[in-house]
Amino acid sequence: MKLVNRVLCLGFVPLAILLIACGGDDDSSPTSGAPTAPPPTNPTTTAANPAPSGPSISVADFSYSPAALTVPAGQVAIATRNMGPSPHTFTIDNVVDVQLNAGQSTAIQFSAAAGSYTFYCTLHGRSVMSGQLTVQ
Ligand SMILES: [Cu+2]
Repeated sequence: MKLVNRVLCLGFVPLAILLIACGGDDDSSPTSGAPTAPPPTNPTTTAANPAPSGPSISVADFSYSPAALTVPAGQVAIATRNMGPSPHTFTIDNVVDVQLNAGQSTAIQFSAAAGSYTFYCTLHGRSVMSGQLTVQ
C-alpha cells in the first residue's frame, strides 16, 4: 500500500510542476515593469525614444530610406526619422498607421506575422511613397 501511495505521489509532482510552469503569464511588456500597464489592444504605439538597436528608416524628399526592410516576425520595432519638412505616415493596411511629423523621430511598434507587406504614406499616396517590408 505504501508503495502505491509513493507512486501516486511521485506521479502528481511532475504534473503539479507542469501546471505551475504553464500557468505563468508570458504577456510581458518590454517597455515597463508596471503591473498596471494596459493590455496591448492598440497595435500602434509610439515612444519618446526610438529603439536603440534594430531596423530603422529615415524619411525625406517623399521617399523612405531604405525602401526595403527585413525584420523578424512577431513584435516589430522600427525606428524612424523624418528628415524632411513635410509630415508623412508609415502605413501598412490593417497593420499599422503612424504619422511621422517633420523633423521628428518616432519608434514604430506593431505585431506582424511572416509575410511581405507594402508600407506607404497615406498623405502622399502609395504611388509616390512606398516601400517593402519583409517579415520572416
Ligand atoms: Cu508622405
